[in-house]
Amino acid sequence: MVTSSTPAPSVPKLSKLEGLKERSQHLREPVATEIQQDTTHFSEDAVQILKFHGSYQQDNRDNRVKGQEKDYQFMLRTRSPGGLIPPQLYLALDRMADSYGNGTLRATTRQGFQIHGILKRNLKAAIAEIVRNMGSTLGACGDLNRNVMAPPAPFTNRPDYEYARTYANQIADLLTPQTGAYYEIWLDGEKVISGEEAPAVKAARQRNGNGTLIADPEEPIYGEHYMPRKFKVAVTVPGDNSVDLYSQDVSLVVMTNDQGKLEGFNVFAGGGLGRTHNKEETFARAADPIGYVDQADIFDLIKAIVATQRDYGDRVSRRHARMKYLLHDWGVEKFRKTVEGYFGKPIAPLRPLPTFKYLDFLGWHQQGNGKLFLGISIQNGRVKDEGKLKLRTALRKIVTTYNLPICLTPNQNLVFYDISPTDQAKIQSLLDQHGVESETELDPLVREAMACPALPTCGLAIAESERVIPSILTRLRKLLDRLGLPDEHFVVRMTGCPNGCARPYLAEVGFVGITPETYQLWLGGCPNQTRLARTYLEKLPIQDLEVTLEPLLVYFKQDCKPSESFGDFCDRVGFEALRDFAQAYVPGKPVQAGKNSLKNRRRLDVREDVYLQLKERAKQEGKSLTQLATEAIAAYLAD
Ligand code: SRM
Ligand code: SF4
Repeated sequence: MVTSSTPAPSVPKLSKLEGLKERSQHLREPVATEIQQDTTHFSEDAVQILKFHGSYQQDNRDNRVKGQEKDYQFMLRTRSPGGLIPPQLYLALDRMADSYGNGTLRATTRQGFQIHGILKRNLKAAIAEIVRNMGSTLGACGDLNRNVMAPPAPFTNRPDYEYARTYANQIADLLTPQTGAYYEIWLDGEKVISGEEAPAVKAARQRNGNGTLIADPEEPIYGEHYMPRKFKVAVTVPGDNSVDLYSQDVSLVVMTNDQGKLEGFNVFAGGGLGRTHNKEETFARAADPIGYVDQADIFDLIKAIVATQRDYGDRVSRRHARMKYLLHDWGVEKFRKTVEGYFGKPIAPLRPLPTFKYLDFLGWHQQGNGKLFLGISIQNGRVKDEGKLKLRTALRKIVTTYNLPICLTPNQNLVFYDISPTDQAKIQSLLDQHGVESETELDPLVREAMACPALPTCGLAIAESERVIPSILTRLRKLLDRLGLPDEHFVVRMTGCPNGCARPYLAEVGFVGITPETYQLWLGGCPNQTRLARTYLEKLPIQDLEVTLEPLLVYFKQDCKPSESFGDFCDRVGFEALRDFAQAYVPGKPVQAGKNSLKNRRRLDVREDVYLQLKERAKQEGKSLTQLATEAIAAYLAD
């Protein structure tokens, strides 16, 4: 019985952003008002809404001076489903990099382009120019469906690849915000249509089955609160993991019959990588298989998943708001049942799939219709001219001369397609003249690596990433050469903070910034990114790179199985064995791994409470028990 003295049950307070979204009049305010003001930057509230329009307020952190206003600038990100960039848009972006930006373009890990360094007074003109050149930035950031990914291979003789591209595009359309805010603010109300929406998408958006729509005429799928957090979708084909399918909120795998006709999709859900250091309740998570749905039902299934996350996702704590936490908290069964409630029918079991491979599509390939496509590596996605490498000039000349469309890859590279074979030699010679290395000239370590932008533009960066990874890869190559492993390579990914933008938690060797010049070391991912890595070391001061990795690579050289990769090796032998080996390792002296290495060790009994303390501390410091105990005893004896 509730009496007057019973305290009212406390209703959790929604996060501040939920209120901002609600008051924004479908993403209009305070951006619409503040863009008119002659200021260098937006208010904190406007900054949050601006993200939905595809822009982040940043400052050049290299230029921070105590007591002075920040060097405010804006980053713009394109919405480019499947990474498609028409030639006209590329040339516009390239021009804008000079007229408004910092002279570079950046290909992202989700197949978009970013321009950094735009001043507030140029933001409106910059967005309008993108839209007038067949692009968009709407929904590239913010709490809604982000850029939809698809394999960047423009095959015309592989129906599965064509379906993946088509559905990536259509799902992007289905989940595009419907608010008029974007065109009102940036184009003074002029609605520029860059492509016709498929009738099936329009119909699916209007179909209100089982509560998938909200009573909101302006945003029937999202409502005025949009999603609790960002939402990421990829579409791929069996065997092709170029999209990192385990890192997505939703991944679809196109399933065709023997004649290549689309039958339906295998569905995975609940992946996501962002975490926060020292907050164990946040973690990277690999997507789970959910089941199979027929082609005719795919838009309804997507709407059902969106509705599940929209209605049940955490709107109180943004740290716990990604859909991966629903899957973690509920388990797959409850998640599937809830989705089926909105979907209106059961989801069938997953269909068998072949093993996934990581494919980067670099180099020259037959497209399938007599034309060619060419994948070009862009180190860390930064398109610029520097030293002998004139990548930006080369790309501009190719697009200007041959009018080629581009497909950005999920690995910060690009693919030119629809190339006439008669132009192949001329294009190759142009690239050679501008110092652009072909995929066979590239060190595979460089070819497979990714790093996020981090400093100086990213406001969340704790450590360097893009600016230091070239030196890290050079050091790793030297180390491998010195250890007699000149042909060895593995997937290295680096980020300046734990948010995971370059997907380091799926790499074989992941560096995650924890303090300036210090990184968590993640090991044990695999070359095809189908398994999460784990933290091997909490803090690796980057000057200790060689001393830390040398023993592990020596162990690998000594005990790996034929054609086993370094990541698979680390996962197979386990971290305890890696740590034991590293501890016993003396450069130049052979170490016997496994049982033998314990021969020279002595047993020691400790009290239970001391043991538990040791265990806890070893976990915190990412060390083995033996290593920590040895260090502690040695320190005591040295005293
Ligand atoms: Fe990211 C935030 C850059 C892909 C997880 N990300 C940011 C911001 C906007 C920093 C901020 O919030 O102020 C970064 C801007 C840096 C700059 O100066 O440009 C940023 N993220 C990037 C890009 C450019 C990295 C890159 O090397 O290409 C990628 C843009 C992709 C795009 O075109 O849309 C990028 N971000 C990712 C990915 C990978 C992916 O999507 O495949 C992830 C991990 C996957 C995931 O979402 O789980 C990722 N970014 C985050 C997070 C953590 C999200 C979370 O669930 O905790 C943040 C921070 C946040 O959202 O609070 C973040
Ligand atoms: Fe910034 Fe962190 Fe993303 Fe790197 S991983 S771009 S440092 S948010």
